[in-house]
Amino acid sequence: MNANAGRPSSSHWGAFRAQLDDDALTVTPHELDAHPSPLLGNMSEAHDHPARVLHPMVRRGWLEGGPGAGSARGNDEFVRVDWPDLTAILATELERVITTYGNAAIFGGSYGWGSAGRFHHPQSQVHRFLNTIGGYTGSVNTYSTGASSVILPHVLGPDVDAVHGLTSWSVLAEHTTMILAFGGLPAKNMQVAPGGITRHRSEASLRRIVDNGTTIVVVSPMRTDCPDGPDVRWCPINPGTDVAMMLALAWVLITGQLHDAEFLNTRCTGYEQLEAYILGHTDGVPKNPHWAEEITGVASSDIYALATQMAANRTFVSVTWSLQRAEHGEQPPWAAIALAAVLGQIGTPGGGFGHGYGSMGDVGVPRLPGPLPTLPQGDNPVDAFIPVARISDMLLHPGAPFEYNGGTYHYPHARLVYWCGGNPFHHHQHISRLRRAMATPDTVVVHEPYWTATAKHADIVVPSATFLERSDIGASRSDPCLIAMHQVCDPPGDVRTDYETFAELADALGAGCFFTEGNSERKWLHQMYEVWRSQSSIHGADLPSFEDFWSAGHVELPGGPDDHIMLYDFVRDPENAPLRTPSGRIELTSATIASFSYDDCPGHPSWLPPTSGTTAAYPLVLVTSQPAHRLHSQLDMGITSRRSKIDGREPLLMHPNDATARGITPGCVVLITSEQGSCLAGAVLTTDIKPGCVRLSTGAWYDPLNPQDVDSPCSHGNVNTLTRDRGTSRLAQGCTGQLVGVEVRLHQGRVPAMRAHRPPSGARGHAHLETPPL
Ligand SMILES: Nc1nc2c(c(=O)[nH]1)N[C@H]1C(S)=C(S)[C@@H](COP(=O)(O)OP(=O)(O)OC[C@H]3O[C@@H](n4cnc5c(=O)[nH]c(N)nc54)[C@H](O)[C@@H]3O)O[C@H]1N2
Ligand SMILES: Nc1nc2c(c(=O)[nH]1)N[C@H]1C(S)=C(S)[C@@H](COP(=O)(O)OP(=O)(O)OC[C@H]3O[C@@H](n4cnc5c(=O)[nH]c(N)nc54)[C@H](O)[C@@H]3O)O[C@H]1N2
Ligand SMILES: [Mo]
Repeated sequence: MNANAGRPSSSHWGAFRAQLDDDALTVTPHELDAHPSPLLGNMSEAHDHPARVLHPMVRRGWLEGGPGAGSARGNDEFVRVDWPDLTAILATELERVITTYGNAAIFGGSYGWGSAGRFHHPQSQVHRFLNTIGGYTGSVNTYSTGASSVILPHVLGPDVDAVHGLTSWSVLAEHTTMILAFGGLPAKNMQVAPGGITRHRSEASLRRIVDNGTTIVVVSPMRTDCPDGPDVRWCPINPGTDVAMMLALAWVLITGQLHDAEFLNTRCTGYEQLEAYILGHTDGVPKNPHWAEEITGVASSDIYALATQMAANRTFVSVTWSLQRAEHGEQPPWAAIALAAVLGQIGTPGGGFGHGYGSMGDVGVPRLPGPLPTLPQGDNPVDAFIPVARISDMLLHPGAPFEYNGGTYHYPHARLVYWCGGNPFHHHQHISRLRRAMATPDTVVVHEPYWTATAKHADIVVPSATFLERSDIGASRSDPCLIAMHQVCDPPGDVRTDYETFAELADALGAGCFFTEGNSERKWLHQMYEVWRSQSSIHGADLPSFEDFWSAGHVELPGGPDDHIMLYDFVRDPENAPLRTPSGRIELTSATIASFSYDDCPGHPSWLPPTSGTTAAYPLVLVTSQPAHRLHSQLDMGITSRRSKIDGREPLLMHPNDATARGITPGCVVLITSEQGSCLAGAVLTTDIKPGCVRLSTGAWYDPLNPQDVDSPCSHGNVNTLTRDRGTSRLAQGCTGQLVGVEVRLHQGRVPAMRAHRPPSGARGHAHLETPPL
């Protein structure tokens, strides 16, 4: 196929062209992308996989017994129904729930990464639909940055988007001489960005920095969290202890008179309290390198040397998002800002603090100056909400109070859970607890292209078209290119787009005209584009008409300036460009947070030991991480993802010392256990991991050995069978899935067959039910 053959389209892992010939899908990188992601390789096989949901399906127990709580979810057969019946069933059930309990009884948060495309964006579709019928209980924040997105507005003000790295890669490449990289700068994660990337550039920017002699200190349990280079050094650290190291670095700077008193006194507030804490005046514990060595496993001599080196360099303190996806996850980004403030380099070219570098492809990349084409979602009149990762708590404890960011709220009683474009059996912690929680509502509705574990645990499964089977506009906040996503093929079986499903359902509920506004897909695309085009002209862009854009296949947009330095204006002129914090300055101590009196998130950055960790029974720290070979759970049955597996299981990285002590050899199947549950995995031995730590990526589809048993081990390696379901703190209540104490043993006996990618009983998949060999 030549470079420009196939229809243009886009995904979260990049723009591409695709073509269907004799049922074979060929995907080629978009001609504009010089560094395409290998994740494109998952698409051909997944497209036509037996795991596709081909027809509307209803769980037999629900169909025959009606709505109601029960443990049969995930353990029942499905019955195929036709579309008119499905629409009638859904309409009747939504009406029943709304009339009996009110709209707050519909949980429609529907968190997840769905697919790229501005019109068919599944969350926008489901939220718009639910809003036209009176609203829903929603969720706030993300699994990605649950802690940071709540703490950082207190520290830097609500309009500094420090979560998404505000200093440009190009500034780092030119000016930074040292990067202290907590969590490293893993290139694997920069393949993706929400909405897509036309030209992958972040990895090349990182390569430039690695090659130009910048000293990079990779503070991480994994050596591979940064590409190799002459000045890249690995500083192995005990996971979850970074704050202790940051405080000790600050202690060395302060006691060595290497701190910037002027910066601390004129750009920050609350330094005195923080200093008293670091020096040990408030609690009698000086946070010195000796103290930190015990906690972090980093030699005190290294901490002294690093602090001195930081003061002698233009130093960037970088923190990946992973650090805040753990208990007390509010502390690492706050402590890193405090460390950068002590150094006094915030606002200088290449110095200061950065968050999310190596976490996402669009971090450190200029934002587009204007808006994106957007499907209006309408207004949600329901006030009830949950912090996104409190889903099981809500379902298990309706009416119970919870604290969040200074307020006390109550969990609503959700009778109907509606998911469209997300996979809670991928993203949520402690799956056996989630299964118990998902047994409580009257009805669970899931729109899905695939038989994920979430679909298998639903009552009503609505078959969704993929992004190859519909037309859309591909755009994202940092990508200076709009892609005309041309439909590549028709949906298989009885599959429809989420929009078509909601349009018919809204019609049945008497709200059709509000949902569709009388528009077809094509009319929506035209309208969204033209509204956006007129808004963009305000920003000086001269853009083609919709028809010209559509036939050209893409349009280039003016990008934002590529020389951004976080807090530059504020640091230069704090009087005239104050931050929107209570003090107008960087809040090293926050009177607001202190006033909440949270022992798990006090008024200044603090070392708070985790309430759970390793124990004699679970002596290894399991680090979960984003999978290099897929996006979350998506297209796990694709060839790139399957090739990464060991005997069909998710690979578990282990240090040879830990493996030998347990009789584990490379390639064998192991059983991982934690206080919460267990799963199988395939052992990979490497000295790139700190002894005492093991690593398993997220995203292997949950595959219970015995579906009837809620506590059954997963035969495939779903990391969330092991993790604990607890909020970061009362402040943010964010996801803490990153770390958990585990034990690993050789799996005894026969290795069970894998069923993760097979449809459930009763679902008519394709004729070929076996996954083809690698
Ligand atoms: N232990 C642990 N857990 C974690 C994390 C961790 O580090 N450790 N990371 C967390 C993070 S950061 C995130 S963002 C989450 C990710 O969690 P999710 O975003 O929920 O995971 P995905 O696998 O991307 O799920 C998206 C689902 O949408 C479906 N889909 C795709 N297109 C469409 C469509 O057009 N319509 C419909 N209806 N569905 C569609 C896909 O098939 C897929 O099942 O996981 C979180 N969970
Ligand atoms: N290929 C691919 N890329 C992705 C995704 C994907 O699914 N696949 N998901 C995307 C999404 S939604 C998100 S939110 C981002 C998430 O981005 P992150 O949360 O930053 O990603 P992770 O891979 O979980 O973690 C990055 C590294 O942090 C290290 N680490 C973990 N815990 C600790 C700790 O306590 N201390 C230190 N010092 N290091 C630690 C791990 O070794 C890990 O490799 O990734 C995005 N990028
Ligand atoms: Mo995420």
